[in-house]
Formats: sequence, C-alpha cells, structure tokens
Amino acid sequence: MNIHSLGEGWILQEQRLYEKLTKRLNDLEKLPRLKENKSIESHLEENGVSRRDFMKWATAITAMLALPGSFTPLVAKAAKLSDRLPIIWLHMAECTGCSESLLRTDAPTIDSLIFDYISLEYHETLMAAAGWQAEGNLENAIETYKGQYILMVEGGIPSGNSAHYLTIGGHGHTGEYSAKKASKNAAAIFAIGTCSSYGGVQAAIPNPTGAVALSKITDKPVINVPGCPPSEKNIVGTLLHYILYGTLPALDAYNRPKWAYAKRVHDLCERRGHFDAGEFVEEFGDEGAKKGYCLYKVGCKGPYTFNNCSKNKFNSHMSWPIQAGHGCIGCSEPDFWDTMGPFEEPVANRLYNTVFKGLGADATADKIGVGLLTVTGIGIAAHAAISKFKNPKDGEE
Ligand code: FSX
Ligand code: SF4
Ligand code: F3S
Repeated sequence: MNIHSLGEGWILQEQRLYEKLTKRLNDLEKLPRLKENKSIESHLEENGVSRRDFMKWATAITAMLALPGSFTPLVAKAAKLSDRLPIIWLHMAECTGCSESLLRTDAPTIDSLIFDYISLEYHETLMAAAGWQAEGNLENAIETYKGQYILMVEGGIPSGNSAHYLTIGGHGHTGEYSAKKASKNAAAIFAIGTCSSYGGVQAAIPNPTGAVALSKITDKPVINVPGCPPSEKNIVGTLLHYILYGTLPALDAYNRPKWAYAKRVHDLCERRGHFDAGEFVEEFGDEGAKKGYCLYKVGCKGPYTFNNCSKNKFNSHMSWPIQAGHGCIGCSEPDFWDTMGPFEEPVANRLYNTVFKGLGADATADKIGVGLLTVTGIGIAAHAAISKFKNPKDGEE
C-alpha cells in the first residue's frame, strides 16, 4: 500500500465517522426538548458567553476528544442537543468534590453552563426538592425515562452492615439499593470520580463501611471518570462523547476513556524538561521550587498516574496540582490513598504493586519481573508493563 492510498483510507474513515455522528445527532434532534424551550445560545448569552466563545470552546473539546478540527460543528451541535437526554445523578459516599469541580466557579464556565442546560432530572446537591418529594422525583425519573437516561454516580457504595452505612431519604433506602435500581434501566452509566470508579477515600484501609466501586454492584458496563475530583472537562467531555457516538468510548484497562486517561501525568507535565535534566526540588520552598523544578523527590506520583490534568486544569482552567507547586498524589488511580502515600515522599525502594492491580499481574512486583524498583526506573517499568496489556474492551476512539 503506498502513502497515497493510506491517506485516502484515512479520509474515507473520517468521512464515514462524520456521517455516522451526523446521523446520530439528527436522530437525537428529533427527540423533544426535556426542559424549558430555550436554546443553548440564549442560555449562554444570558450568562455573558458569546457565540464566538462557544465555538472556541467547541474547538477545544473537539481536540480533547481526539477528533479532527472539521468535526467542531458536530461537537457544538452535540452540546446544543444535550437537553434531549435525561440525566440522573446520584450521590453515594463522598465529599461532593466532583459536583464542585464542575459547578464551583465564580464566573460560570461553558462546561458548567452546559451542565445547567442538560436535563438533570435528579441531583441531590442541586435540586430544590427535599424529603419525600425528592424520593418521588427519583422514582418518577427512573420510571418515565426507563432505558433512556444517563446515570452519573458520584461516590463509593458502602456495602457493610447490609449496606446500611449509607441510607438516604424518608424510606431509608440504602445507597446500594438506589444505585442498583437506577443502574438497571440506564442507557449509559458513568462513575464520576475516584470514589465511584474504585471506592475512593472511604474504601481506604481499613474500609470500615465496606465501600466498593459502582462497577461492583451492577453487571452493566460502567465508564469510569476518576480523579478526586475529575476535571470539569473530563466530566463534560464524557457526556458529549456519549451524545456524539451513543456508544462506549475506547477504554483502558480500568475502564477509563482513553481520550482522557491514555497518557501519564508525567508525559504531559510542564516540569518534564527538569525531570529529564535531573533538576529536582529537594524540599518545599528551596531554590529549585522557586525555579519550578521537577517535584519527583518531594513525592510526585505523576510517573504512575494516568490523567490529562495539565491540559484541562481546574477552576476555570486556572491551575492544577503540579503548577501550584505540589506533586501529583495519583488521585485518578485505584486505591491511591493506600498505595501512593506518603504523598510527599518518592516511592523509591519499596515494593510497588498498585498500578498492576486488576491487570492480571496484581500480586507483587516480582511477578512482573521488576523486583524492587528504583527511583526513576519505576515509572518507565510501570508504563512499559501497562502498555503491553491489550484491553479487550477497546471500542471506538
Ligand atoms: Fe470527593 Fe466526588 Fe474525591 Fe470522591 O469526588 S473529590 S472524595 S473522588 O466522589 O466528591
Ligand atoms: Fe512533572 Fe511529577 Fe513528572 Fe516531575 S515527576 S515531570 S513534576 S509529573
Ligand atoms: Fe490528581 Fe495528579 Fe491530576 S493528583 S488532579 S491526577 S495531577
């Protein structure tokens, strides 16, 4: 095959995808608006966002989802149609940081405005209803939108004491009961945050409430969007990806969308040049810290953590942990509370088995042939080993 036919193959593939996504959006457009009859343009305008800003935002999301620039109008259209799909958002055991990541900004971002605009049928932090009425709303939403709604769950699911460590509402239903019930008839399920994806802080040893990941209480596929909390862009991007494709994204071994979690924090880090040059912060506040040197020696876990934080940042794209001067604590990895600490010390010279858990090589580092790992070797070894695993769940990019 020559270079020209390769190029033509790509163009054809791109064209097919464009047609497929256009068809999906046209079908969605036929569905009725679920909220008040207001366009996203007027909603954004009322909040001081111009059409130009909206298109700039759509361009950035297109790139983030690894789509060609020519797909920007489709991404903009997907955002416009985000009021056609009902969403149910449940809170389990957590700190509400995931919702806060999305909503807590002094000037609302386009991401948070999109979230305002979608048809959020139930969200315990945001809804006005309380008590019996709130419970009734949840039952109604599950019933009315059977098989159509997107379920987003924040928080780990306590399973101890017959799951009674978490009870919610007048009937005293357990979190497990509500999450199971809502999962049953969902069109798609997203675990928002590390708690929902893997158990999170409440599942840290000794895990007194027996908190588990959402994926442990349902046999339906769960897309994990970890991070404690995840960035607003990763939450909104996951939603837009589903609106665009209507199918699961390509997932990594921990069921995280590859468009967001395929690369290590270390690979995308603005301090990487200093790591490669051997320029390290030796202790917080030293000359190296002032010069923005690499934070590995003060505990950065960026080499073992998969996330796109440096690209998306937090608080309206203002900053992210490493820019703020602290190392990554590995917050988007399973069991990071137990395995990534102490957070301000490097993981040198200790048996490292965290990132391999669940990949089929979960016992000890010996099993994967790296033994006791040394300071800089570990990230490279971990990365190489992980790269070798082929994910059976790979779908579309
Ligand atoms: Fe908190 Fe969400 Fe961490 Fe967990 O976040 S930011 S404890 S991921 O479930 O609220
Ligand atoms: Fe960045 Fe941390 Fe890697 Fe240093 S170790 S380059 S601070 S991710
Ligand atoms: Fe979390 Fe590390 Fe990003 S701590 S927010 S994955 S930089």
